[in-house]
Amino acid sequence: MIETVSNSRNAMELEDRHGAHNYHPLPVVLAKGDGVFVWDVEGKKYFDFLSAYSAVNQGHCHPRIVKTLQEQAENITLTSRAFYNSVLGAYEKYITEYFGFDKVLPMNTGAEAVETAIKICRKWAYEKKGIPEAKAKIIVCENNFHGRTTTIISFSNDEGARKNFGPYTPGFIKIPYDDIDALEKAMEDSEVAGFLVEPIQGEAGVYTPAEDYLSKAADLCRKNNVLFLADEIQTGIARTGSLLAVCGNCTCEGHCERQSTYLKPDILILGKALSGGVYPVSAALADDEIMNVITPGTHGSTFGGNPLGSKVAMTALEVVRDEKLAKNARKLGNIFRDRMNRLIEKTDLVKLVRGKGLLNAIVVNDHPDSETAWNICVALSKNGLLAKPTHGNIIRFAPPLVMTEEQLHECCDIIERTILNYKK
Ligand code: IF1
Repeated sequence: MIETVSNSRNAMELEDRHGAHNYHPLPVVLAKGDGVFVWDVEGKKYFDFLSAYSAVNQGHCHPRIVKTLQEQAENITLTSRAFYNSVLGAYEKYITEYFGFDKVLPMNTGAEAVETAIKICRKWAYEKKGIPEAKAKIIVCENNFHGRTTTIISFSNDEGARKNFGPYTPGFIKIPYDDIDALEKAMEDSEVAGFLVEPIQGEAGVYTPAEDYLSKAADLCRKNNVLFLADEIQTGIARTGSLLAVCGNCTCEGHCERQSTYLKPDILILGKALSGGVYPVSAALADDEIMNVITPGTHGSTFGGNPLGSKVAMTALEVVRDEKLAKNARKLGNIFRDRMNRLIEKTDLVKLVRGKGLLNAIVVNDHPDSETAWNICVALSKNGLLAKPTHGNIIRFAPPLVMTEEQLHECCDIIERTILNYKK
């Protein structure tokens, strides 16, 4: 029997009783989304300041993306790759020109795209770089977050994400984030095939590295014939104020190499807002000399490259460009951090704000094991704004990129009022 949820409590009880307990959500049950707003079952309206972890950069239920979904869904949704389909080739042309690569390998979730990039990197290492079979190593950073598959958590240092999921996949070297000397030292190992990195560490607490970290890392990769794998699943698609975080300070709305600051990765990994949060779509992009190690039967996925997700992704990317979301994220991000820095001067509850574009976080002045950040988020929800702590005492703030300046100030007013009135 299909249950209809009558109220929030009912919905939470159903999830608690029938669903695995792999999350600890805030006590809010969302039933509707439109742009920067979401509504709970009782009809309470909130500003969404998490954007489904940066998957709805284009705003909830963007009309153009939903229209594409509806139209394609009435034609054909899935063919498998046993056959060609009438959308995939056009999507592959579109996305490779949009980001400036020869080829794309279409997948569904972010973790799948990361796993795909790892497989491509390893295969390239054996067949092109000449590393002995099964000896390839990939350098990763401490406090990384790249997904939750067994291989990916094998190189995580988040005990909660990896404990009791062994045995772990070998072949990864962990170094401190934002430490060029450590990267240079790790690359002395001739069996290193790749460097997998988030341009900004999201889950770790929105850690933005030194201005020249990524460019120096890319130089080291080139010098040592090591592939630069950029995980832009959370930082990409205009979130940090440029199309990709590796675009540096470019505010173009699409791919360009005009900017000297553009660091072209060897493998670009995308997900989340690639579909505007309407359908799972992810991708690994690379040029031919790397991607052509993939031959029929060496990789695949039932839903990867399906016509529905492919059509949705093209519209989602059109929206990013047409609505100049990178420029808006850059502008509003500067206003947000300025407002938060002015708030910090009025309270000792918040230590600092950091981020880029509209991927930001505040650090709460309490122990990471304290409930303070969580309780502040509960108070924010009561005041009509949704956000959630990442680790311990850090609250991530990431609204949809379609927000207006006026709405942003309204949200900053809510955050300020909540923080200044917060009683531990
Ligand atoms: C959860 C975090 C964010 C990602 C990066 C790959 C993936 C993610 C940089 C995997 C996914 C999501 C996963 C979700 C919460 C959220 C998250 F808190 F887990 F770390 F955003 F910061 N690379 N991040 O951020 O993509 O397979 O999920 O599509 O697992 O709790 P996915």
